[in-house]
Amino acid sequence: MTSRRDFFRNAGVAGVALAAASVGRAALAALPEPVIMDKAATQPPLVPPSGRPYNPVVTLNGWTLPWRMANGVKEFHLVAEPVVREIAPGMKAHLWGYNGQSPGPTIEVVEGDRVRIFVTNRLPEHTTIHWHGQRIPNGMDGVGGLNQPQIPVGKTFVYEFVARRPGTFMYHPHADEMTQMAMGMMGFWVTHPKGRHPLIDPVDRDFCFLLNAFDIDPGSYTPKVNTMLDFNLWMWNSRAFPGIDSLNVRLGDKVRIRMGNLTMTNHPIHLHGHEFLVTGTDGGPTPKSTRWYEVTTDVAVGQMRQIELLADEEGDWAFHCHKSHHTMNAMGHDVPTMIGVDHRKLVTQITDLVPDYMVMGERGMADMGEMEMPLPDNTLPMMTGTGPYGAVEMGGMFTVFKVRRDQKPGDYRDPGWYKQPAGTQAYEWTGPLAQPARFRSEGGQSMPASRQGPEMEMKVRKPTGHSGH
Ligand SMILES: [Cu+2]
Repeated sequence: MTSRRDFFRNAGVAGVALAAASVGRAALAALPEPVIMDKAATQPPLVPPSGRPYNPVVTLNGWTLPWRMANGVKEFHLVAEPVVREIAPGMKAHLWGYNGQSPGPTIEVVEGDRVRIFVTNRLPEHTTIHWHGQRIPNGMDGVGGLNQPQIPVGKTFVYEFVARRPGTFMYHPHADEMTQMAMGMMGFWVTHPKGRHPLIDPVDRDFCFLLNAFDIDPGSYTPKVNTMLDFNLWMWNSRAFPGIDSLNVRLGDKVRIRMGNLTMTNHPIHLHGHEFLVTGTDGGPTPKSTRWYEVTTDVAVGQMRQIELLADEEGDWAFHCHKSHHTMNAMGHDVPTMIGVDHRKLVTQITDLVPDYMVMGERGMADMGEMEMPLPDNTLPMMTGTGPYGAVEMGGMFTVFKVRRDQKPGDYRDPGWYKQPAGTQAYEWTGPLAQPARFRSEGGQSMPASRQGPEMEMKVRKPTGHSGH
């Protein structure tokens, strides 16, 4: 039997290392020692050891930064530094982040807390931190050149303010922003309400993650930092499917999921099997009269959204961005649409000259999910992941929301695949097939063209099974 506290003690702290050895002890004598995370796995919630109590969040493939209490002030230490982040098994990226990972650790405080954050710059260039969305003194807002001088290489600056309003926030540099955010510098911030809040309901599980994107050429390790819109890796917390951990909950749990978007485009985030309410935005909790049920919510650039739902349907439910190219990993090249093109004869001729020649996508692109194609080192397949019934054919911003009857309260571990009760799964029809009834339109277009184009002859190839290659 492992309690949540024991689980944290055993699993959580194991991944945390004090990085005192790499920093001059004397120089940091007055600072909290920076805590460094060496794992990309989701860490158990950090139950607050001091200060006002709250129900902690779980950061997908992330962790919460421990703090030190100093005369009633919560003191944190962030270290901006180059990091190596595992994007998914089989691919690592050379990023910039905080305290060993990208994104940096989640910071959790309580409304009314006085917070002091030491920021040490171990990057090769200057930086700052902007506390996105918060009410703070102007000099703490972190826009380099506007609110403060940049933090030079090797120096430590101190930010101090009161977390005035509860909600979901982010942090990121406001210094050489395009480069530093393209390299992965960002983090999540949650300010819990002090006591009972009329618009913030208690929940059983509270998850958070950032939407982020990189442009990393297949076979390489470092993001291209001058990319404006054409990113090729779509991430949740610098992880791509199948590297994104599942969200594991107990049947009947009230669940909150917080998301912040630090990519350069919007993401319609879609949950299967349940309806949810948007209970919070950038500005804090939404008035109850403005909430309606949906299954997809768009998170625009620079926005935060929190959704809430009752997990009352058992199963493994897909949870993903609904832009279908955001649930794919990098393509090494442009691929023309080949659906319906019969190039069997052509292939026979070409393979006489090029033995390994292969045609992609004649029957759609699903074959890519199972294809064993040679990839450059350190490259994720475009569509991948294996579920209990075969290839999932996904990448990027995709994971699974797992609802289980026997998941223990406070246990966030992966319960494995859902076993569907007999008779509740789609199945193959083996009876006779009737001729389809074709609908014949009486009317046609409301404004038909006066001239008709020439009749074209099209041949439709219908798939007849997996043979024929
Ligand atoms: Cu998206």
